[in-house]
Amino acid sequence: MRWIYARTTKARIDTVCVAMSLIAAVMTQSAMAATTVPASVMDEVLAGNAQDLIVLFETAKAAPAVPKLRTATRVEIVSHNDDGNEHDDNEDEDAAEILAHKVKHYRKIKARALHAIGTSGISAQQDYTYLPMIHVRVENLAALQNLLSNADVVAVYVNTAHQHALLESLPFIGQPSAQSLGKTGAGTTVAVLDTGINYTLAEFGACTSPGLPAGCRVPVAIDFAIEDNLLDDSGHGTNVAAIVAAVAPGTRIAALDIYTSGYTFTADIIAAINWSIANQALYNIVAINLSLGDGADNAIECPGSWATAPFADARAAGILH
Ligand SMILES: [Ca+2]
Ligand SMILES: [Ca+2]
Repeated sequence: MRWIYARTTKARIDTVCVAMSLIAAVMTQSAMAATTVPASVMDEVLAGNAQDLIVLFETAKAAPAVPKLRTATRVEIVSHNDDGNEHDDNEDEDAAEILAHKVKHYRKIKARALHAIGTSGISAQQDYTYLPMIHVRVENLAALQNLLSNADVVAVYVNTAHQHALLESLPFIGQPSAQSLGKTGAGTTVAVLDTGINYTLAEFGACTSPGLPAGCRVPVAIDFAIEDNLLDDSGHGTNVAAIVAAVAPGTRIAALDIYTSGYTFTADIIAAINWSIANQALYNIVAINLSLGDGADNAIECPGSWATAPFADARAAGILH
């Protein structure tokens, strides 16, 4: 366990009993505010129960040249808002080469970290190629400690279950005034991360399959959770998508099914966000809808959330504008 102490304290400390030092290293590291996980995760791993975790890697190290590239490739498109002020339509939007650059560097950092962490007691479940994140399964304490003490790892999140949440009403989002100004969403796509969509309904263009016939407003439907062979197993996603369709009568909707029996897991939410970034240009995805929550009420942005990095990269790709 010497290397764990050396990395966290920058000092050489001789080790004693391996079993004791393993526990001590975990406690020491936690006390030093290095990467941590909830005690419940530690308890489960100690009890021999494998844990699914989401790993966030150091973003600055992952894409050090992105700010410079962004400046070099920015194409200014300036329009005017209704108040006459200029609006930079491309503000913070990543060009294709910046995305490719990010993907390459994320891959490099992940490969370095995973090589250092090793394969004993830990296995990759999903790689979110457009995000500095992966989904892993950890089977023992040594593997967990390797993960937490890796210099490239900045956060580890529990793959928690999320439940449906009710939508806010239209006035909160400026409808119908937006539509009356001609803002219908024509030419765009909204990714609805939910239980799927019954796209055979008239509201979506009575599709026989995604994108068919002409007039179908759902060009793509994918299951990110376990394939249930159903368009929508609860109706919630169809309800949400119908609201999107009504609010933005010109937009198309990507049906991203992230639910399994009333729950969606962090890993599947991130997978769908990653897909949205990867396919942003193909469908001109301008927004992601997530009508879900973990039961907690938060008045401000949650610090240390698993959602921070995916949302930041989605925004940078032109989504959530
Ligand atoms: Ca489905
Ligand atoms: Ca499903």
